[in-house]
Amino acid sequence: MNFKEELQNKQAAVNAMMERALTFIPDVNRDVIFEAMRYSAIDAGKRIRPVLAMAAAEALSGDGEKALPFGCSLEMIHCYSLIHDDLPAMDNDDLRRGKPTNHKVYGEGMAVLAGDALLTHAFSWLFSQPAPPEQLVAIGKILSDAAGVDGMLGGQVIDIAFEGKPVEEATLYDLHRRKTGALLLAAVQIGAVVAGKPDALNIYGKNIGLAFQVQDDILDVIGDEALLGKPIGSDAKNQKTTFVTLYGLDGAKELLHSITEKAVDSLSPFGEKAAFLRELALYLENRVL
Ligand code: GRG
Repeated sequence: MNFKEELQNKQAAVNAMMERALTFIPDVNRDVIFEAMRYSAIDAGKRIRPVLAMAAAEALSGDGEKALPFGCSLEMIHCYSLIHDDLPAMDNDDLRRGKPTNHKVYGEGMAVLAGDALLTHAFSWLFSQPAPPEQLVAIGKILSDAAGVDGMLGGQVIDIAFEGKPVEEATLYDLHRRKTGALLLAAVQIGAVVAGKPDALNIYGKNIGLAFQVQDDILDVIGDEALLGKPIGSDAKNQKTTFVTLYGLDGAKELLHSITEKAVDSLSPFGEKAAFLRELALYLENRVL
C-alpha cells in the first residue's frame, strides 16, 4: 500500500470511529446540541491528529487500532478548539473547512456549548474504552495537559494577550509550541503509550508540531482560499507576528524544511516501521490545506 492509500484508509477509520463516538440517543430537547457537535466533528477536516496517534503506535510495533479511539478523543478536543477560536469573541470567522462556522449556523450560545460538549465528551469517550486503567489514566493526563493552561489553551491566552502588539521570537515559539504543537505532540504520545514506549517519539512530535504552524503561517500568505476553505491574509489583517513576518517567506520555508528534516531524522532508530510517519512529515511540509 502506498502512502496516499494508507492515509485514506486511516482517515476512513477515524471517520467511522468518530461517527460511533458521536452517535446519541435522540432527545427532542437536546437534539440541537448533538447536531451542533456533529456539525463540526463529523466528516470534518484532515484528521491528522488521530492518524498520527495510530501511525505512532504502529511505528513502535504497537497496534494502531488500539490508539484510534484515543486519537478520536483528541480530535474532539481539536474540533472544540476550532469552534471556540472562530467565535466573535476570538477570531470572529465566518468560514471554516469551506462551510459556515458553528456559531453562524447555531448561534453563539449553542456554539460555546458545542465546544464545551466536545471537550467533555472527549474524556467520557476515553474513559469508556476497554483498556487497562493505567493506560486510560496516562492518556487522560496527556490529553488534559495538552489541552489546558500548560498547552493549547495557554497558547491561546498568549495569542490574545499579544493582540495588536509585536511578539518576540522566543514568545512566538512558546505560543505555538502550546497552541498548535501541544495537541500534535499529544497525538504522537498517545500512540507511544499504546505501544508501551511513552516518550519514544517526542522529538518527532515536537518538530512536526512546530512545522505544522510554520506551514499554516505560509499558507495564510500564499495559500489557495478555495482549497483551504477559508480566506487567506487573516494574519496580516490582524497585524499578527508570524514565522513569515519574522523570517520572510523564504526564511519561513527554510525553517519548515529544517524542522521537518529533524523530525524525519529522529525516526531512524525505528527503521521501516516508521515509513508512514516519515511520509506524513513530508506530506505536512507540502500540504496545501
Ligand atoms: C479556543 C482554547 C482555544 C484554543 C484555540 C488551536 C487553536 C486554539 C486555534 C486554531 C487556530 C489555528 C487556525 C491554528 C493553526 C493551526 C491549526 C490548529 C490549524 C487547524 O488544524 P487542521 O489543519 O484542521 O488540522 P482540520 O480542518 O484539518 O481539522
